[in-house]
Amino acid sequence: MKPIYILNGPNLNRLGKREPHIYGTTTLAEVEASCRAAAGEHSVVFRQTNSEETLINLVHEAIDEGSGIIINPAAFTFTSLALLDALKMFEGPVIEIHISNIHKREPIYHRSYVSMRADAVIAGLGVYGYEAAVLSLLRLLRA
Ligand code: CA2
Repeated sequence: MKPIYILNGPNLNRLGKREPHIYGTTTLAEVEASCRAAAGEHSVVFRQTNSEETLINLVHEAIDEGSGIIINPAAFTFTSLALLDALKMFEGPVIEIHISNIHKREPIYHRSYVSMRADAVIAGLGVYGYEAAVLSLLRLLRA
């Protein structure tokens, strides 16, 4: 089975080091470890980038090599039609994840372009949302 792609957008490399009251104290390396544990034998490609171009290129890589995508697009969620267009080219399941509940926040965080393509959206479960996303994606892949 092709790997699942877990893609993370801008600033998430700082996870666990800033705004712990919103995002918690777990680092992205620890999130990666919990995703790999949740995926078991299923292979995982886990990436973070601060660049919109690189994120789109990673979606293109997933189109060629991946079985499913979990994506926390961070600020590109609300701005990037190019990212939405790339995700629309992917034929497998896509889960959008946010650590915080974006709908509890200011109105600029309420309209997600990525949600127009995502098969499911997880928001507000903290970093546990990643594990939930992996288990849910594997279930969608088995269905
Ligand atoms: O809750 C999420 O996962 C977000 O996607 C995180 C994004 C934010 O722009 C979204 O609205 C919600 C990135 C937040 C800024 O980056 C930080 C990274 C680590 C720690 C604190 C902030």
